[in-house]
Amino acid sequence: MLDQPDMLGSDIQTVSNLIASLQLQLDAMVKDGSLKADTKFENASVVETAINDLNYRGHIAAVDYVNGLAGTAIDAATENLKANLPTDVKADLSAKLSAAIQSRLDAMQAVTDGMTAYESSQMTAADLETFFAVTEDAISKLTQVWTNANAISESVYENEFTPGDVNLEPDGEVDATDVQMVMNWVGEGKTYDELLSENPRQAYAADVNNSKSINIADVVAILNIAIEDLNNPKAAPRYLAPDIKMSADNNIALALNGNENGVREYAILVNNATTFVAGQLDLKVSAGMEIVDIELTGRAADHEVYRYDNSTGARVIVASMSNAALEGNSGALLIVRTRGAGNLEVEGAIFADRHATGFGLGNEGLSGIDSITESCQNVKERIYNVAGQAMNRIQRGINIIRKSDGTTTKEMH
Ligand SMILES: [Ca+2]
Ligand SMILES: [Ca+2]
Repeated sequence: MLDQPDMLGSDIQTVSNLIASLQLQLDAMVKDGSLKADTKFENASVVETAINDLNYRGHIAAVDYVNGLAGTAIDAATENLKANLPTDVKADLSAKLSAAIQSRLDAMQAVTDGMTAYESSQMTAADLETFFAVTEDAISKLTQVWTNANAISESVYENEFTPGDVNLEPDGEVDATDVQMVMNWVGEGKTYDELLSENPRQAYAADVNNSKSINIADVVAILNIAIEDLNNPKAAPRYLAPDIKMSADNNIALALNGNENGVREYAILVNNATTFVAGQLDLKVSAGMEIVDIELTGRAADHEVYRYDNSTGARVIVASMSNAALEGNSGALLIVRTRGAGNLEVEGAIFADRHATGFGLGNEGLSGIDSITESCQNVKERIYNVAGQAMNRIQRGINIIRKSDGTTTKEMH
C-alpha cells in the first residue's frame, strides 16, 4: 500500500502556525499601541479581515493540493483499468472508479459553492467557520478518493493477466511452454470451469478467445501470439467467440480401410469448406479394444499429432507450431489402427481456423467405400519393422516402406 498523503498534517499545520503567529504579533501590536491608526477598533477590524482572508486561502490551498493527488490517482487507475482483467473484477473496479470520480466532483462542488458565497458577500466569523467545515469535509472525502483510487490500481496489479501467459508464475512471455501447457489441458480434458476454480488467472489467460471453454481454438490463438512474438503480449487481442460455430460445410467421417491380422485400419476423413490449421477429436473404443497407432496423412503441412489416452480411448490433437493450414478440403487426415473386437467412433471434433475461431464438425459416421480409395491415396509413406510394427523413422536393419501409392519395398539400413 502507498502511504497516506502526509502533506495534509504538515501543510495545514504550517498554515495554521503562520496564522496563529500573525494573530499573536498583531494582538501584541494592538495591545502596546505600536499599530498606529485612528482607533484600535478599526485596526483590529482590518487585521481580523486580513487573518480571515489568509485562513480562507490556506484552506483552499489545502483542498487544491489533495484534489490534485486524488486526480492523479484517478488518472492512474483509469489507465490501469485498461489491463486484461477477469470480467467480474473489471466490472467491480470500474464501478468503484466511477464512485470515486463522483465523490471527487461532489467534494469540489461543495467547496466551489462555499467560495462563491464567501466572495459574493463578506461572511461573518460564523459563516467562515462553516466554510472551514466544508473544506475539511472535502479534504477528508478527497483523501478517501485518493485511497480508493490507489486501491483500484493495486487490485489491477493483483488480477491482471496476459492472454496466453498461462504459467503458474506468469513470466510476461507467451512461448512454447504456454502453448504446451494449454495443449495438455485440452488433451487431458481439463475444463475451463475446473481451471477457473483452481486458478482464475490461468483460466482467463488460457481462454484467449473468451469463449468460457478451453479448446483447440485457444491453442491456435496462443500460437498466434507466440509466433508473432509481440513485444507487448498484454496488448494481444482477446477475441470474442461465444461458442463453437457449426456449419454443414464442415464434417468428419470414418472409413474402414482394412482388417489385417486383427488390426483394423481406419481413415478419419475431414471435409472442410473452412481452411483449418488445427483440430481436436475424441477416439472412442469398445472395452477390450486398443488404439495401436495414429498417424497423419499427406494433408498435414508441418503438423504433428498429439495423443492423450483416456478411459474411453484417446483425445487427439493435430496442431502446427507455425499455425500452417491443413492441405486440401476433403479426404483422410488421420489413419488410426486398432486391435481387438469392436468399432472405433469419433466424437467431439473441433477444428480452428488461423483466426482462432473454433468450428464443430458434424459427424457423418462410418463413410461409404467410395471414400476409402481417396483416403488411402493421401496416406504418407509409412515405415514398419520386420515384425510389422509401425516406426516413426528408419531403423537400423530391415525396414519395410509402404509408399503413398500403396506399394511396399524392403530397405536395409
Ligand atoms: Ca509464459
Ligand atoms: Ca476458449
